[in-house]
Amino acid sequence: MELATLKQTKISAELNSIAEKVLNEIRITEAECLTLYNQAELGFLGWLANIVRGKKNGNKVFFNRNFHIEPTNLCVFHCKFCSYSRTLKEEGDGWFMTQEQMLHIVEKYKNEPVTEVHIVGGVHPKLTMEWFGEVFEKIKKKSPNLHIKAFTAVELEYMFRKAKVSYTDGMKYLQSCGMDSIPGGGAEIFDEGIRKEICADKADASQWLAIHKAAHEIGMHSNATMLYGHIEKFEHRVDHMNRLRNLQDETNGFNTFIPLKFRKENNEMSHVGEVSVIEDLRNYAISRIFLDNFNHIKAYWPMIGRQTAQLSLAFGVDDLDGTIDDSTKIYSMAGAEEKSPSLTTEELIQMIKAVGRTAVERDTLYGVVNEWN
Ligand code: V47
Ligand code: SF4
Repeated sequence: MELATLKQTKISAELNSIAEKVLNEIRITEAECLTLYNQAELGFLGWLANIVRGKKNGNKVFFNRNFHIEPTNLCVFHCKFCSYSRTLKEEGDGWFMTQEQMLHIVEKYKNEPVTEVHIVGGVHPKLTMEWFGEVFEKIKKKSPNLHIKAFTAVELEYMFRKAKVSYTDGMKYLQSCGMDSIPGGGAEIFDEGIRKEICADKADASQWLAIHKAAHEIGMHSNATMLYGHIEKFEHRVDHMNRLRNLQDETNGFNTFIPLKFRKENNEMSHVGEVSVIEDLRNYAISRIFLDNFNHIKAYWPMIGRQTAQLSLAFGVDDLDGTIDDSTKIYSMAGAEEKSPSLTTEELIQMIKAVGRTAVERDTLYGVVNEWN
């Protein structure tokens, strides 16, 4: 047998045995996940991830109706990939909202059928735990049924440190003020070496994980992200997802995993470039295959664009986030596909139906609000 044929046989034997495990619902190892990244081509990954997705979520594709509040883009940290933040000394396009301004946004949506507000922004020393506690109480007074999903673990770590409270006490306090869950940001890539290169000064991996654990332990749910396609290697992605899979085994508190593609405009890492759409789809598929204890994989459409988001539905994704209504700036400033990210519910439903799936409007915790076959 020729060497090339031999090699091919070996590769397909490895991939075959991974596929067999996945089809029999046996967890794959970190080494097998790395094999998928290194060797598996798009068609194979799509086929396998689609089976896993179908078993977990049937024909359903989820979305929710939400709006964003970004209280400030002034930030004490200096992540090199961030196009959005400004230092505390910078003015110009920096902003800082008052409580009244935040409540004004909530007021605007009071009679709209939205179920969630997503609050996230820069880390500003004036925005303390108590200040936000007050805002949450006021939001709940206005809109008692609005789910408040707020703060990355990075913002929380800073607030709790300043307030000198433990993660558990801090989470309990914010929960008592009306906060309902935590979004997935700030995770980036957990590997300590890569973190040192791209976001050296903010909460590290163990702090990020400990905050999510503390939240899960008091009954709150959260999401998890992974910023990929920059200087990390495949093994760092595997390590990142493995740490999440381990915590999920302990707490079962994560709702969904959201891979975030690094976008290169207007930041200190522009020279790194961006990965291809094929790599995006491979990454969605591999995360779907590896994270067997996560029910949902979300494609954040403002970041990758509507068409790639639609394609991702054939590569393991079952959630397209929300209608958003042009209220976030994080991505448009980083060169995302969607400059004014807004989709009507009708458009989102059409996008889902066009690929033969059932559109399901969900609340934050995946309770079904409405369904379109
Ligand atoms: O942590 C910043 C990322 C995150 C860039 O939980 C960038 O439902 C790509 O986590 N290129 C914050 N990404 C946003 C976030 C999020 C978004 C949507 C839904 C949810 C959810 C969470 O944005 C940051 C960072 O990883 N980010 N700059 C950039 N240039
Ligand atoms: Fe600040 Fe978040 Fe930007 Fe980092 S990613 S600089 S923590 S706003």
